[in-house]
Amino acid sequence: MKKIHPSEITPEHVYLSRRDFMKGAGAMALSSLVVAACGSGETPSPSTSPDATAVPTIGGSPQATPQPTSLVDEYGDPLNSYEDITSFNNFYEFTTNKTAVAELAKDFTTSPWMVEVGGLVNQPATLDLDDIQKRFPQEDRIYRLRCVEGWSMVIPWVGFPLASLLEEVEPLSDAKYVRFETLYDPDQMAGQRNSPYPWPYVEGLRLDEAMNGLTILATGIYGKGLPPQSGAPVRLVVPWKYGFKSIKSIVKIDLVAEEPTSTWMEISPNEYGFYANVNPDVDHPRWSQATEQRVRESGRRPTLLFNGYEEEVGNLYEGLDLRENY
Ligand SMILES: Nc1nc2c(c(=O)[nH]1)N[C@H]1C(S)=C(S)[C@@H](COP(=O)(O)O)O[C@H]1N2
Ligand SMILES: [Mo]
Repeated sequence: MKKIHPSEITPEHVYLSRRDFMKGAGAMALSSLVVAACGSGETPSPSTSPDATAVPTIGGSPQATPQPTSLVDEYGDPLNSYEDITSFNNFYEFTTNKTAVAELAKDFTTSPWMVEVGGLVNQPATLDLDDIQKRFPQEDRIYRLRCVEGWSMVIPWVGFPLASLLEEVEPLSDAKYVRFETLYDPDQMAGQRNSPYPWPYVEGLRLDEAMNGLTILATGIYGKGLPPQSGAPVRLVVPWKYGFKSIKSIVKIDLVAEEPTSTWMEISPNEYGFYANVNPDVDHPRWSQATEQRVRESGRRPTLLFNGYEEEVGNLYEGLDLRENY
């Protein structure tokens, strides 16, 4: 199939009117079942856990004929339903059980919400969600999300380029990386009380990765605000990297000089590196990354270099050994 450039995937081409869009979403919720493959092992992976591996299918909806839909990504693959996207989640602050996140997170307070943007910048800013939505025009972006664990979805995000926000705070010349932090609130997030992981969740990008046009801060899915389990009210989405880079419920964004240590680097540095670029040729120490299970699809499909975004981001890594810099 001929690949259409992502820039050609505009709301005009792809989106029905918002009303029809949501009807389409409902129809797709009845599409065929998928089995989510999960590895298991000593060290937990960002999306794998013993209880999650015990859940082979998502939801319990009856198998029905998939509805024909014009909602596809640039490879022609259908979007996952709103139901799937919001009922099969990784958000370890609540639980490591993917199908239990939505229920455990349902009362998570996401308003008011402040995001502090600072570090090596000329114009530090503290923004609430209203500021963010008013100052940065919200766009629709259909992206693949590929979890390091071997499953993937196609998700229609609402959001805006992270670059627009970074330009406003004016990074200083010694700012080389961006560091992100999730809310720390063990009263609200049981996983922060009960689990051994180092909290708060931290992620990072090189500044040029952060400025790339594909990198967005997402505020919604399917034209609606993010529900808590999806990382409300604002989360990062970096579609060419494994899903764990796309940090949820962000409260802090800092421009820094040194490569930040992410939560998963801290937990298991040999398995989770700073770059975490999707790459079928670089296996996880405990499983192959050559193929993936698209949620609601039977069988596995080949994993694409940079998750199919090589044209847009390949130049960022010229001269970098992708095997060493995993
Ligand atoms: N704060 C935080 N962000 C997180 C995670 C997490 O546990 N906590 N999980 C990551 C992982 S492993 C994946 S695959 C994606 C999943 O996003 P989704 O649940 O919206 O599909 O979120 C990422 N962001
Ligand atoms: Mo993940």
